[in-house]
Amino acid sequence: MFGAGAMTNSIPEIRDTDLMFVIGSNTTEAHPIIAMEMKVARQRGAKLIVADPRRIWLAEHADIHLQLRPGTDVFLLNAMAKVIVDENLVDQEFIAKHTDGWPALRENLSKFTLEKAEQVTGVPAADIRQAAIWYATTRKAGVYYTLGITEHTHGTDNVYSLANLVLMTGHLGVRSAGMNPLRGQNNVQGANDAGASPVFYPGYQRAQDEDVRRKFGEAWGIGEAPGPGLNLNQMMKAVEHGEIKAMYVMGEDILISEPNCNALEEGLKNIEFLVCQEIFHNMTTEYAHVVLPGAVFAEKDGVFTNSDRRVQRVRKAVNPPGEARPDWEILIEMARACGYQMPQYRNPGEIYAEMASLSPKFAGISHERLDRTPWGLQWPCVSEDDPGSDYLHKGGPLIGKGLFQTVEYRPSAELPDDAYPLVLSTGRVLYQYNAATQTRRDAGTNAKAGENFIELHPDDAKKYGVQDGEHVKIVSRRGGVKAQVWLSGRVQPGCVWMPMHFAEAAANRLTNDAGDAVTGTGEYKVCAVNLLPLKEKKPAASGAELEAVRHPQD
Ligand SMILES: Nc1nc2c(c(=O)[nH]1)N[C@H]1C(S)=C(S)[C@@H](COP(=O)(O)OP(=O)(O)OC[C@H]3O[C@@H](n4cnc5c(=O)[nH]c(N)nc54)[C@H](O)[C@@H]3O)O[C@H]1N2
Ligand SMILES: Nc1nc2c(c(=O)[nH]1)N[C@H]1C(S)=C(S)[C@@H](COP(=O)(O)OP(=O)(O)OC[C@H]3O[C@@H](n4cnc5c(=O)[nH]c(N)nc54)[C@H](O)[C@@H]3O)O[C@H]1N2
Ligand SMILES: [Mo]
Repeated sequence: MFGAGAMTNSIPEIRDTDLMFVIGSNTTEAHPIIAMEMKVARQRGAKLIVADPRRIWLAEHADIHLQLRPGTDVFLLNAMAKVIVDENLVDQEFIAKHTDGWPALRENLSKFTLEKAEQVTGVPAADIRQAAIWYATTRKAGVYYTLGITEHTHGTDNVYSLANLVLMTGHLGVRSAGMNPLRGQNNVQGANDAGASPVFYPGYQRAQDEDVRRKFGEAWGIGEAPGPGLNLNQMMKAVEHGEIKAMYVMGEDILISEPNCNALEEGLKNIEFLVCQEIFHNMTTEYAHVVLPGAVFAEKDGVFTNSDRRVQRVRKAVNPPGEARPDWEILIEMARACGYQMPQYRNPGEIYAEMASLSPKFAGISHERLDRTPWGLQWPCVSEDDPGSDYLHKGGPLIGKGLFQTVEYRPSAELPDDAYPLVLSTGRVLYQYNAATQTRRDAGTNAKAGENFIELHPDDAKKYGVQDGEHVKIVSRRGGVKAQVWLSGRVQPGCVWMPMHFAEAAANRLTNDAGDAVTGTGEYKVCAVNLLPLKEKKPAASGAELEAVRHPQD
């Protein structure tokens, strides 16, 4: 909608902001450093609005916690937009100069009344109204969002709705404001920048575009480079249906991370050839025909690009063990073995230079320059003398005009019913990292969070007759796993929450693989489950004891 897939603003700008609208981000646990910046801003007097179905730690610091029902963000956000229109708080000048599609959006908002929003989301109308007014009337107001927004079948609609709010209030191209997706892994931004995506070549150049395909094809001496490929969700389903014969998995433990992994596991049993390029054995390597040992971050040179588009150097500190080698070296040899004479780059700097020569957004970035720039360079950085971009869209959206998108509210793909009456949402805890192949080797993190658990509201516990600390089985239409009950006021009645980290009780045995219409991202944040008490005699540590271990004193 604006022309760049990254945070519009920078992390250091957060402490100077006057309002933070944090939605679908458990910032304290998943982005602790950013959460600290938010608390610095908070102490300075900035307002904090948190929209999250759970009472996450950050909500304790919030002026307003919009504790919506999972999957109802489209309603919440459009109701906020309607308040902003009704109260005459839109930025008319910005809309006229810098956007397209306003009349259609404005018209579409009429159905999102506060009364209906309260019914659908469960959030008091007065809170929605107050949040909207504060957001619209604060100049330095930033939106921060993560997976609570994107991991839904209507994830793209959620993002559209948020971006509409940003455009209608003109909070774009302003320091300490903007629209800020907080990225997940240390270099997931860099991986996307480099074209690790089915729809983009490096620098967000579209694979759909013939000129782009020709440009890369010529540079690589292969005629025309191929068009868009399958997205992750489509690939996993193709494996399940036996349509993919061979797969090369690099740095993902698909069996723990992909939704509905029972079905995927069946597919992997039948795949003809599976290669895993890994630093450790994990659930997926069990099915691999070949495992290629990669070097870990500290054993290789390169760059990481973080959420705020900042490219920084990483340097080798130790030698890789045994036969392990940097991923780029393995890929070059693979390409050559497959018959493509990929150049023998001598180091990652040469690879970066090639990418920069083909991607205007990074044209001014090189390893040599980064070596002289300890704080890194933020793209777009178009030439050697360009200092890079701290915040984007100064003087108007990069693509010329911001495009308003009208959206309709659609419920999640799988709603609770009599057989599966609870809504399950999944995510992260502070002490484990994603597939936890790395963090579960460490006694310290395991002491903090070493076993699967489920957050359950005391009212629901009473209904099921289970106690704090007891073990239960959670079942969905796709599978079942064991978990320890943590009685928690953190979730709403009717909702449960489980971390994704524990291979022996993987949350993704339960989740639904229905994907977002545009991105294919699975609906990790909403599926229907039931709970079966296991009738244990003696509960382990109580939920209160567990929380005391987990909750940092901040
Ligand atoms: N400690 C730690 N940090 C990590 C990771 C890790 O595994 N461990 N992983 C990294 C990665 S890869 C990523 S992508 C990020 C993810 O960072 P987050 O997205 O912050 O992590 P999640 O735990 O998935 O939490 C999403 C939040 O969305 C809320 N939520 C769920 N459903 C909804 C909904 O319908 N609407 C709204 N508004 N909110 C909802 C949840 O209650 C939760 O608070 O974290 C990164 N940081
Ligand atoms: N239920 C549920 N499932 C989810 C999510 C959720 O919220 N809920 N979130 C999703 C999200 S946002 C993400 S990002 C994924 C994360 O899922 P994954 O990407 O599977 O998890 P990671 O632990 O980040 O890392 C994957 C693998 O990379 C390996 N690795 C680490 N460093 C290197 C390296 O330098 N080279 C190589 N070759 N390998 C390396 C690790 O050993 C690990 O096995 O999970 C997704 N799955
Ligand atoms: Mo992620």
